[in-house]
Amino acid sequence: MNAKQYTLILTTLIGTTLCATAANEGCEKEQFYGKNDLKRKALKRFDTDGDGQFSEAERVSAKTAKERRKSQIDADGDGTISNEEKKTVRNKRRNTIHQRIDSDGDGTISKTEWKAVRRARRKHNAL
Ligand SMILES: [Ca+2]
Ligand SMILES: [Ca+2]
Repeated sequence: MNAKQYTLILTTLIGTTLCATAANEGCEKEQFYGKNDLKRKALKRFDTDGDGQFSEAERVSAKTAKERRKSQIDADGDGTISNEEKKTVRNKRRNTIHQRIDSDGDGTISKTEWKAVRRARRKHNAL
């Protein structure tokens, strides 16, 4: 398996694994792709009064969180997110997922660990 295939598989598993983990904590079944999904996720996080829309205060809160996240990614502080900074974030996220899947922490993902991911994915899809 080359690095590109590996990254593709991990990326595909991101949503499933994270939500499968969260499913045990009451997470609803979610899809993790698409612009509408991003809006729905933002609403879920920032719609504090639960009316399904952004109030001005909720909009400010969301914008503040977005700016804070952007400043965390902008390592050199130049106000823009370079491809290198995006790559750093992707690699960090990929490493986090790898560590979650690598349950015995030996640095590799065994067949047993892949099977656990597939089981969690099936369980999640059955919700
Ligand atoms: Ca930058
Ligand atoms: Ca392992």
